[in-house]
Amino acid sequence: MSSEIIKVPDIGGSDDVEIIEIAVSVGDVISAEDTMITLESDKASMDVPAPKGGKVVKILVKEGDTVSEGDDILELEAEGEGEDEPEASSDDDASDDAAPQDDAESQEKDEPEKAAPKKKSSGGGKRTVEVKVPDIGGGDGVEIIEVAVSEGDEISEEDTLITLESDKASMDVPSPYSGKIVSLSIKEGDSVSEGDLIGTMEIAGEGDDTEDDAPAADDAEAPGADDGADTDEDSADEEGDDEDADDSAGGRQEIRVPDIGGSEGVEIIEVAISEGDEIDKEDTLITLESDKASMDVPSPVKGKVVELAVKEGDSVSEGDLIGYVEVAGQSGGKKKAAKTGGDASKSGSKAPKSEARKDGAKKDDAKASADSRAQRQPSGEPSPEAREKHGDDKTAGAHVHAGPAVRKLARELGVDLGEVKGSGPKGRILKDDVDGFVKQVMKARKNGGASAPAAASGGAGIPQVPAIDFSQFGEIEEKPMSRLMKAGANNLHRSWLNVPHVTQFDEADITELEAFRKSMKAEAESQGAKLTPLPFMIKACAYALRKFPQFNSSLHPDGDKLIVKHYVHIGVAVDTPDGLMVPVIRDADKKSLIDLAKESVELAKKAQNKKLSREEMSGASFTISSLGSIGGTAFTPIVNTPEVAILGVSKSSMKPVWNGSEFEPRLMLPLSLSYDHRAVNGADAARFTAFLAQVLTDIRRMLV
Ligand code: CAO
Repeated sequence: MSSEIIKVPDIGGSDDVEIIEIAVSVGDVISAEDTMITLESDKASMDVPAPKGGKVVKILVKEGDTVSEGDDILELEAEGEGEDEPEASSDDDASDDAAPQDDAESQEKDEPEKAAPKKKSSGGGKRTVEVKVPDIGGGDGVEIIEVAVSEGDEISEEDTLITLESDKASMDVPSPYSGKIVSLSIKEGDSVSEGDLIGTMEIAGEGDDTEDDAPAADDAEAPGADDGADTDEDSADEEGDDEDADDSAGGRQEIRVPDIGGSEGVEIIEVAISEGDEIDKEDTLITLESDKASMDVPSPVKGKVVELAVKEGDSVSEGDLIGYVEVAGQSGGKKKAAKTGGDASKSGSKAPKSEARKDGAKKDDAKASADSRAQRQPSGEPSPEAREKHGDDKTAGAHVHAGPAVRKLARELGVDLGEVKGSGPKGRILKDDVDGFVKQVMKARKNGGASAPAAASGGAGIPQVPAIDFSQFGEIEEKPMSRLMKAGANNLHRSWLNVPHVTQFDEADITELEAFRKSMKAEAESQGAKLTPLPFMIKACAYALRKFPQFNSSLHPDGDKLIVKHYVHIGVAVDTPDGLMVPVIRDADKKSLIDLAKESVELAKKAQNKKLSREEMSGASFTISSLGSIGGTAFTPIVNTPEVAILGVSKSSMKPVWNGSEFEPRLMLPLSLSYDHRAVNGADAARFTAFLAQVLTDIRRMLV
């Protein structure tokens, strides 16, 4: 055994790609194809597999580092070189390090369809090279949703040439060269497979190296090419086994989580199948989402789901049982655990990688991991698609078209692409659209702030009220809203949007109350209080709130409990020239009528004179809004969230009321109780309002 430094292989010519995960530790014994590190650029993410097995002696990088082709990754004490991975080592041995791309000969032989060129020694002339579709994870006939270049364009290596999109993922195909686009052989809407000609490029400085260059042009290889090991017998055998599992083995087959790029404990965000479902090969079984990516796990077989071993929210790792599928196979006898990733490669639905792997890896393993990597690739934001596919309301009806770079940006900004309108061809979402969306949300949020609340605009999918130039209809004048009005409008708007409002109407016969009030008016005045109907309302409400504590509560932010307050602090809406204010009468249930009358007048005055302290305006558990002195027969007040109810009081009026034998003139007071229907149901609201009316009809009830 000898130790050697394992280096970053050809990663499609990308430089300074970030290591987002280190999958091995010192002392680990790893096999060829085990993921060592995961890289992520704005175009793709990729696992870098070990070119051979052995023991990790030293790790030479850390998470967050950026690496380029040829950089050291780790020191590996190789186990039995040339025994375990003959196909890998035969080529690799020729070079000192493990970066297999250094072996031009083997590439030429094994990887005729490369998309990412080797680095060439610079020559003086120019040459025209063909650029072909790289390894796209085995996908066939994947649609080109965007052609990002035109003939004559001067582009740099890694610039996006085309963007492909399947039903499971999307990928940008980067240019393997810097140079000029001479011709394009594809157009938007075409379907392409690995090796298809994208076009030709004139590239500089390599014209003197015809022998090497020819393959390099063809070489244009991409990411994740797993073809270097095609000749490996073991691989062929194993792949054969997979085929058996998929196609000819009948009976009950285990379905297990495929290679998911070495990630452990990845959450299942959706189970797309149920027991009894008939599924086709490649149908999505589950959708996984980690903090790095999300992926649909397709079925490797066609058959009937007979047992499910997972549920939404479970965390799974490679090899975990998903369930069992009854497969109507030819042989009926062979039962093999079907690794979902095996077939995924044939689906054409994978997101290809943009890294080049010329490592001559075992085909089956490479394929499996390539598949899973391919699925991981879409920058963690394919879930809108997945969700849309499975009926998520956010994106229902709108297929999301966006490239990986856009998806990555969206993920970083926390943008649900399902909410973004694409301005690109065929509604494709561009970076500018994501930027614009964020700006719009921020603007709406700002407008929703205290500074400009009344802007009845946008955000959260609420259609905007069109801005109209009213001067076209006549003379106008703009009057700035006071800070108070804006703050009040903001609160009302927030409550209106958040609270499912219902208003319960009732009438209280206050004939006796009014007689009593009038009889007490002078006495109250002598004590410095103005006895209007309002203090009676406050007193009666405080009493009713003690009887119905549900109305003296707030909904817990988690939405699954009520916070019931053991204090009764009643807010009173006061109309002021600057806007609405709601001073709070604390412990209203413990105060006399006269005290309530005094305090409400005092607070109303303070409100009008802008003298209310913050404390005097906070802590209400219920609010009364009285328009009784103005008029109206009823109204629908807006709940002063986070309270759950508000009582609106309108103007009392004499009405003929049937007493059982005749109509009697009675003074009736209209009550309008608006409530948060999440916290209060209709029957309780009716009981509360009826009780309140009873108490106001006969205030002696409060003594009982
Ligand atoms: N029916 C008939 N008359 C009524 C009445 C009612 N429901 N409520 C009050 N009145 C009478 C009073 O008795 C008083 O008459 P008298 O002087 O003859 O006794 C007169 O109307 C004026 O009352 P008031 O306005 O001085 O006192 P109040 O206690 O009724 O109200 C206050 C105080 C601060 C609530 C009130 O001034 C106010 O600002 N109301 C507006 C609240 C508001 O804007 N709500 C809407 C918010 S949005 O939901």
